[in-house]
Amino acid sequence: MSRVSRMVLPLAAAGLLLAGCASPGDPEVAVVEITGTGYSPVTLVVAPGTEVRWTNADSRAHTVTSGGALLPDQQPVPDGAAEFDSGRLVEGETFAQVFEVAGDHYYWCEYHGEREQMVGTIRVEQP
Ligand SMILES: [Cu+2]
Repeated sequence: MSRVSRMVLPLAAAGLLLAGCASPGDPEVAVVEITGTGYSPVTLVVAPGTEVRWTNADSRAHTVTSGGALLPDQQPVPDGAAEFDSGRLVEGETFAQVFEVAGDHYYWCEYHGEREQMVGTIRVEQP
């Protein structure tokens, strides 16, 4: 083993350890609460790369589902962005999604979207 590689390997190992810990490189986290009257806030504005976490604080089950028939004239997510679906979230459960693509990401609750207008928007834009 050469003198150079002996120096580089410990540095690489240290880098791997740091990657597993909290650091300034970790994504920003923003929170949406799911309540009995809908998503709070209804529209959340975040920077690209932000992780959004929805938590169901209601006794009823809900979903966080992009697109949907409530928005026939709107593009559910911007070009190049992934659609998302939490599935059934019971009280206390959390769903997380990282948003990278700028634009409006519309979503709704599959159980209460149509009847109760339970809809929300994640707006991704540069700060
Ligand atoms: Cu719901």
